[in-house]
Amino acid sequence: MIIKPDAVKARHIGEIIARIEREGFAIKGLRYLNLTTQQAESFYDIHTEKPFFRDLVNYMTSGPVVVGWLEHDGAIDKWRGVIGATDPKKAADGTIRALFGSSIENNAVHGSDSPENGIRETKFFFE
Ligand code: 3AN
Repeated sequence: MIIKPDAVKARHIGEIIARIEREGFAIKGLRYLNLTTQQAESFYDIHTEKPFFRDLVNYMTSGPVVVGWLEHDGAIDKWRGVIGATDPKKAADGTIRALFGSSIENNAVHGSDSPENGIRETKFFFE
């Protein structure tokens, strides 16, 4: 998972980490860092051709983020349920994006979308 720059700026790190623990995830790794342009481009390389790619990279490098390696049975589906839909306006009540996201781009948190991507993204940030 990633706590994105908008949520870090709005001082929601603590609330999001508390939610992660309340939901029963084990935190296997946690880092506070600034993504470089190259890291953001590589992390989101599946979106290279999308019209929003450049804005996404600019946004993800606009301030510090918190990246976390989370463990749970069925972690991908569990986390996607906790964060809600990509667009905070469509995210279910009580989900992290509904609570803390302000737009489809500034949507507070990231979640891996498959076990394969979960492994790839975890290796991206953790040894
Ligand atoms: P998710 O993060 O829910 O898996 P993806 O992987 O489809 O969503 O999109 C990655 C990120 O790209 C989103 N978290 C969001 O910040 C941004 N994004 C997705 N769709 C759009 C869009 N139509 N316009 C602007 N940004 C978008």
